[in-house]
Amino acid sequence: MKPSLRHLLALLLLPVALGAAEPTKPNILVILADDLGYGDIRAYNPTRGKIPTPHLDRLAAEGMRFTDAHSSSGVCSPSRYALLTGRYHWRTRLQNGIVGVFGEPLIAPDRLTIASLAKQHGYRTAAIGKWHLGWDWPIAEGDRALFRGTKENDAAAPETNRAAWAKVFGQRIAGGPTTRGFDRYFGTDVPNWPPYCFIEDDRTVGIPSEFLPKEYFRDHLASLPGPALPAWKFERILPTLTERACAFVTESARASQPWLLYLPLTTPHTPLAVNAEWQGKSGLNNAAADLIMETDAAIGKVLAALEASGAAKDTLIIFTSDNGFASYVGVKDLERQGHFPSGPLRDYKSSVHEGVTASLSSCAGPARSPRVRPAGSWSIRPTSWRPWPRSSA
Ligand SMILES: [Ca+2]
Repeated sequence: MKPSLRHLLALLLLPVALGAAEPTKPNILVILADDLGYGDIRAYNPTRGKIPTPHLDRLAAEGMRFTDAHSSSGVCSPSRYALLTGRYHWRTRLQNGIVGVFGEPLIAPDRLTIASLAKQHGYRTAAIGKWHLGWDWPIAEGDRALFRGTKENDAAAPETNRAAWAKVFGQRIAGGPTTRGFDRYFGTDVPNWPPYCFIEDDRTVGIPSEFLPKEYFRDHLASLPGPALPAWKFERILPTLTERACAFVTESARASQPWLLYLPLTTPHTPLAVNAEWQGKSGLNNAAADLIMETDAAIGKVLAALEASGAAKDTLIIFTSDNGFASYVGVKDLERQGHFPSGPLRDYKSSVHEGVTASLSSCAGPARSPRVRPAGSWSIRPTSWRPWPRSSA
């Protein structure tokens, strides 16, 4: 069995448990991209990659690259479950696929997570980004149909729907990140599904009161109809998560506790909503490629905030992806232009092959730790999130 991320954190925290001096408690920043392929970062795919990713390239150059690190699954929920708990994801009620829309929590209430483990060692913890591990949405069984809708509806939502939404979104939502070890949470549950709004800790930010307009059901934006905040903009998600992450890093530097930030970014998963500054920048005529560049820049901002806070030297940064690139957002066209999102590996998201689970992982800092290998070094296989046969088919 290869060690999981949770095992890695347990080893990091061991000196603390043994009463070692304070500097052995590193801050921990876990950045998880969504549907980013192994070959989407230039540092991992120098010959078959066409998308500039300078900030992640720098992280790879200054830290350690894990070139044979595997996520546990080819899709979101199980992969995230394994990362956060260190357990095989099918040892849950979920036996295939992902947590459904308005689905129940996948992580059992008493299950140890990287966040609750860190809290046992005095860390302040936060999750900022995409959860997709379920909540106890207080939706009455008979009201479930009111939380669906059609992709063709631009009319105002009927009062019956609005009343049901106001009732559910007006109360605390149990079973989310703040009940699984995180002191704080901010993000979207699943950005291409309802509810189309942010969630802060255990409350939606505002009350969704309209169906998502039909204009969003095109070009790999929304997937499912349902309640949305009026004037909800997908383009704001990544910048807002970035701002929140920067703020957490900055304010944490003023606190006495070490911290763990789990930052599951929503990109380059759908919605492929690229801000104007990045539209067309990849030169590949592909929104996902542009969004990868925007994601790289967002990570650059978080790393800059970390540097500015003075905590970078005391922070272990782990960057990885939950699964491979989504072929349905134009992979054949990218390949024709010489960009191969899985690099040298086979296949894409939701398959069982290596291009799906061979998740790029970069690890950097803290600079003072004697356990850290020299900058730019690499390793071929210490960080699988769970045991995984390298070639399953
Ligand atoms: Ca994913």
